[in-house]
Amino acid sequence: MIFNEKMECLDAQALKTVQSERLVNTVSYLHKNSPFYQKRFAEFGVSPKDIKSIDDIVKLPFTIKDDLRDTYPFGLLSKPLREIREVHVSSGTTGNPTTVGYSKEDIDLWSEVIARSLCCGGAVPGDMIQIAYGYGLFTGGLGLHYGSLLLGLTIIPCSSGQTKRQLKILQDFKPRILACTPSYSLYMAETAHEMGIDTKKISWDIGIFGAEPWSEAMRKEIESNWNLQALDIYGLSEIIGPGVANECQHKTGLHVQADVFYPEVIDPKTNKPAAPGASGELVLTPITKTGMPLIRYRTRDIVTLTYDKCRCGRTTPRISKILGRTDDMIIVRGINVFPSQIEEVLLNIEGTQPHYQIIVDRQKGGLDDLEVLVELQESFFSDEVKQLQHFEQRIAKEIESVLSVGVKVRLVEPKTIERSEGKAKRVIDKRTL
Ligand code: DLL
Repeated sequence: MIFNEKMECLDAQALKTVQSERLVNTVSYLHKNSPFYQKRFAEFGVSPKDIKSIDDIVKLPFTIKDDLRDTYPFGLLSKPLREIREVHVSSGTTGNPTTVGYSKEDIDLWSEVIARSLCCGGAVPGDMIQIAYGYGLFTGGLGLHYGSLLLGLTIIPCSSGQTKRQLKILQDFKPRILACTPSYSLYMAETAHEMGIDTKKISWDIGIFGAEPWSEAMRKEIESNWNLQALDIYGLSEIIGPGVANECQHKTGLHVQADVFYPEVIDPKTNKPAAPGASGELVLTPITKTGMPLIRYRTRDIVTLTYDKCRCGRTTPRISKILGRTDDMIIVRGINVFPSQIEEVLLNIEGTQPHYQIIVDRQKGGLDDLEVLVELQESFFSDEVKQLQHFEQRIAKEIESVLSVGVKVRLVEPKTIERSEGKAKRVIDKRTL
């Protein structure tokens, strides 16, 4: 089933016409309603009359994550706050987090693109879905929720965590669809094995997995553990949350909802369009939003993009799985972590040195571990184990309060962390994703 055949199966010319019309409208809407873009367009010397078709998008300036941080919390809204129906917050690098705001129409759009994504993955009205993405400020839980409502699924809003309870619900309610991060599905498998559950004989047929990078090898592991089709869903809060792109059952790339989110791939060094089919940074422009539409948002995610037709019948362009990032952001248990956030905490604690290393590893069960090695100043080093442990706990607590993810801190002696003459290697990622 294709949720919106009209928009998901447009021929190339018709898609371009829809995109052109919508971009023209968005640019003039922002010019009228967004003080941020009024200024940005003026500085860049571009005005709505310069934008006549989707090809003119390259004349527009980029928007970056710092723009959201600098205007925190509501400076990028294009509607008065009282017309914003929902806000979500995601972690930033240092200092301010980033806030996104949705108008009523944006929530409807979000429901639509998630309904399309779920159908793309094989869901049909009447199916039961277990949503084990976090509900709350993270966009995963509520995004999947809205789309499931629109499609007519029966929702079990589990949120993440309470794994044994999730598994009991799975056995008793027999949902057909699971939605969570890929790593959490593996953690659930390990817990299920410990509980003596035969994971091959459960009711899930389809898994809608995303919010963090995962490889084909991990797909195989999940599919063989759970005996389901593991499909990839991509998105980011700044654009809408989950629902920007999703795999169909052919697993040949993620279908981008290109009539509402216009994708470009650029060379992040030159900022020029990448050669067709070459990998580069994904840049997205929502062309129907009203609450907080962004122009040419630099996702920092590296992908390839193809316009080849897919066997499922959809004509939408497809991105590859996310191949990497252009910055140093890592994703731990679905939470975005920037090394600079940890650095800032350390710089504020007397006795620590700005020499640190972050080690990320994946437990056998699928959960990520985050360990931070911190160098102590000579004068703070103590022979008393208790004192050092106390210090470690204090640092861990402060980092946790910034990152909202559990962390283990290990103090190391001065000058033990490898020094670098170039870019310091702050992150050692041991996960085989
Ligand atoms: O992670 C939205 C989401 C929720 C997507 C649930 C899918 C499912 P943010 O917290 O703003 O939003 O993080 C966005 O996460 O720029 C990517 O780097 C990464 N990411 C999201 N989906 C995938 C994926 C949500 N399928 C950032 N594969 C993005 C790889 C992903 N990375």
